[in-house]
Amino acid sequence: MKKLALHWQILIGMGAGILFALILTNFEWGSQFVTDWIKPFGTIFINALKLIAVPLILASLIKGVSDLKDISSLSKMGARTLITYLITTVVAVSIGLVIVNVFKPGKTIDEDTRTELTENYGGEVELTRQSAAKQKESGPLQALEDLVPDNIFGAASDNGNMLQVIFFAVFFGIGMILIPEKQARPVKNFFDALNEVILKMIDLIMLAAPYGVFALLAALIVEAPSPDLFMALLYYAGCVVLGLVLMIAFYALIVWVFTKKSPLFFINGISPAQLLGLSTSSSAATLPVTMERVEEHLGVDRQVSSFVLPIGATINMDGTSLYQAVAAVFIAQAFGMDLSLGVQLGIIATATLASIGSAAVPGAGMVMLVIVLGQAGIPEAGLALIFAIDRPLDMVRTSVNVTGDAAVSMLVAKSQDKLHEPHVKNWDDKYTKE
Ligand code: DAS
Repeated sequence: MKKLALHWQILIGMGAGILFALILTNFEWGSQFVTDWIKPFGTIFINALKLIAVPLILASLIKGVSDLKDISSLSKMGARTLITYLITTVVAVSIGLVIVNVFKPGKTIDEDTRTELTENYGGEVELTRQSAAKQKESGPLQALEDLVPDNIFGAASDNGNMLQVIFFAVFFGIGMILIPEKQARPVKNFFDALNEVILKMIDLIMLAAPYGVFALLAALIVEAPSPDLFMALLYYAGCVVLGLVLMIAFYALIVWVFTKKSPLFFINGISPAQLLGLSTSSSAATLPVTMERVEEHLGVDRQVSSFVLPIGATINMDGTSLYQAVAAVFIAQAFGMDLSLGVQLGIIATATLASIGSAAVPGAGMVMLVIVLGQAGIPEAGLALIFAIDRPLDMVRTSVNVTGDAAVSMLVAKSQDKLHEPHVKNWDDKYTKE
């Protein structure tokens, strides 16, 4: 298996996992067997990736920032990164709104389908509403307040607080820039070495990728809700996926226009990270591989990737924002509501903010959707209509989130003249070299 390029390894693992689960669900003990004996290996795989995400961010970001000559190049890179992220998110929400208004998937939901979905998922709606309420309690400057951790070890331990780890790493890197180079050298050497060690750990974890995604997809098939509910929502899911595919095309286009790198080069470089985002539904778990692919295969200098990607994994979720726009209008349509243009423009703002606030973990986009619904006056009970199909959509939107971060890192690198020829010259994957 090692001889195969990484994206083939992951694709084979995914396919085998789906097939294995479909066969086993024909036996009454099958589902329990997958849950008890297969699913844990998927959890272990995701945990191993998340385990190194925080040390990787610390090591690569501190090294990246401390390698900068001065603070002004940091602020320039920061400004370019945040502005580009904002633009891609607004584009994503706009694409979502156009699609859901043109195709009107909510009009296909009749009364008894709505009743059945509400009965099936009333409980999940309550849970989602509660977790969203926890996020909403905060004041207007809460997000700013949350940026500064009071304890770096506390921040590092809580996955949702990657922004706090990023804040600490940037702050620490700035401190290193401001002391004499000779004094900073030992610290810089330490983080350089730590970086290399962690990248090697990623390679080792990725040796298990086919088996990890096998377990993840097998568990997903076994836990999927009844197929007939899927059928009712297929039109809605089709609208979301159409929008997400258009976003991938949009990224390939802006990479081609602004960096002159072909779409094939871009997709071939980032596809293993896309497939991992698909399998794990977690940008945080995928981040280590996204960083390695962007550096090794897309030629982005580590100074840029170590800054742009951790921030992107946390606040740039274009797939999520597109999904939130489509889901909100779909629910309104299903409840017979006609949203005015003003309300829909408001959705652009709230879906952009909601996606920034979404954590890089499975299901986060659905939780923040409650905020979008609340702002637009759409009944939160409508969440019940989309639970059945949320997990597969979470997979696709996470894959788009990852792709967007990689595309922006190439644009920022190009603008800083830090987009090189990739280390890995040919189409072969680095993993087949060892
Ligand atoms: N699963 C989230 C992520 O990791 C996206 C979402 O929930 O919408 O990017």
